[in-house]
Amino acid sequence: MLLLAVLALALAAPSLAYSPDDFIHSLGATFLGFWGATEACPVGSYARAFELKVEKQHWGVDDDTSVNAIRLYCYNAAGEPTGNVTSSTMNRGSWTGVYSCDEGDYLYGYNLKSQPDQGSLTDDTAANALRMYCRQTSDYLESPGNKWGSWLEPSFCRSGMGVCGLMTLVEEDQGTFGDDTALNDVRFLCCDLPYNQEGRTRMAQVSIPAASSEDHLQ
Ligand SMILES: [Ca+2]
Ligand SMILES: [Ca+2]
Repeated sequence: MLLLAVLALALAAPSLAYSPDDFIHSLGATFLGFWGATEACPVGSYARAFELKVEKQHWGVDDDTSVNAIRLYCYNAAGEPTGNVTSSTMNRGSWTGVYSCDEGDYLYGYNLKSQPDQGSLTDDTAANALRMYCRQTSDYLESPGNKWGSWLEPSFCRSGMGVCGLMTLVEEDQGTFGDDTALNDVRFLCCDLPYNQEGRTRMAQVSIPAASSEDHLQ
């Protein structure tokens, strides 16, 4: 048991490295469920693309949940894919297609479509759709999801930063007769991008002196 506890602490430790200031978050979404663990792209890679898992609208009396998961696709500075991250998810619906910035560009902001609390007698769905913004074009990509709710205010990473991970607020399964909502809210993690604020000159080209001075120290 002790070994398991130590192992759990060791696994939990990396998430302690993040501060609340590292995340962007728009206020106003519903807040059912629990925040999942932060999942980040591998060091030196950033999110260029995203995809939603959405349960399509049921026709009739079935319980709708709409967005069940958000997946970020990570790329390194060489443009190579380095995996994907989701934080917490629910299992209803299906993945609905990838929305991607241009090669060499990264996501840096988001806007969530959220249905307010409908009360105990009406079916709730919480998050319904997501827009994410590309750094170099400043334009957004919209994964349309379902129709309910309205767009919250967008939030953006600071200058020179891009989205590199996320944590999601997901309501657990409410059982056969419960009103499920699945994904309610999201916070995106921002990391310094490997190029300057204009997004054109790679920092790697100007940081060579720093790297070689480190070599001297070793
Ligand atoms: Ca309800
Ligand atoms: Ca529902």
